Amino acid sequence: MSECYVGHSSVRRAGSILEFEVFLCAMLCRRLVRRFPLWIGCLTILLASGCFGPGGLPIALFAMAPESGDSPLVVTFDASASFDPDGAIVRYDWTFGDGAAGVGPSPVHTYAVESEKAFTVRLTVTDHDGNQASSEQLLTVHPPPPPPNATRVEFAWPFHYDADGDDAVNLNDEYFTLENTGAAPADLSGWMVSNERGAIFRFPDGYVLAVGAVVFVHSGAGVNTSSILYWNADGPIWNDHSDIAVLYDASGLIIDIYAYVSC
Ligand SMILES: [Ca+2]
Ligand SMILES: [Ca+2]
Ligand SMILES: [Ca+2]
Repeated sequence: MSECYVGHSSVRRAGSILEFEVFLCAMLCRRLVRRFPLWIGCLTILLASGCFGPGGLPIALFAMAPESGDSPLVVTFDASASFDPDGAIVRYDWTFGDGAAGVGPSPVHTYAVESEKAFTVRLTVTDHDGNQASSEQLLTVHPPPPPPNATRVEFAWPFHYDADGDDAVNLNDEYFTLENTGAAPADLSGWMVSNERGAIFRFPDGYVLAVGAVVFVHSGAGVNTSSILYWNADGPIWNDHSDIAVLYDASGLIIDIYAYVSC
């Protein structure tokens, strides 16, 4: 009872800024308590801080749920813990940190982001005398998760760019692999793979790569199966020292890139 405490809030009395006023009251309190009986000190503190007068400052406190999550994130705010020691809070004002604002003790706000982002949420409460106090909290929003049926195909290991022996006479020991790491079968009709020199392999029409499946694409000739395809090239496709493989979908959009430099 020898100290006054006000959290990490800033306080503002109507018409004048009173930052740190309550902290000064606390220091005065400690000095008075040393000199006078306890009850005189406490009464002096309460009168000095305005707790019994029109200038009693409100306290801004709030909770938010959840405090983080994937976009779009719907967050419920709750300022019911805020209070005014000598009266009542009559207004709640919010800035959500993304340019939006709100009012009331329990607003709901939706955050939408493309990449992870932190927002500073600020609550300002106003009491019946016009005094204000504020507090802030950080909220983190993650990018949206991929849809459950998303298609994802990417280069996989091994990428056997150096065939055993002379690549020119062992074309089918030179190959790349693709894996369907998504959650849905991938129709690769019209998809393409190119090397750095611009040679292009086109996937056969109707070729579908199952979820979790891997396809090997050999540089030479052969009979295609569900997991082995042939480029039918006249010579080596993949440079043994370095190359860049690019995977395109049927619209020409780049889906994946695999670049390597041989040690
Ligand atoms: Ca008040
Ligand atoms: Ca090669
Ligand atoms: Ca070789």
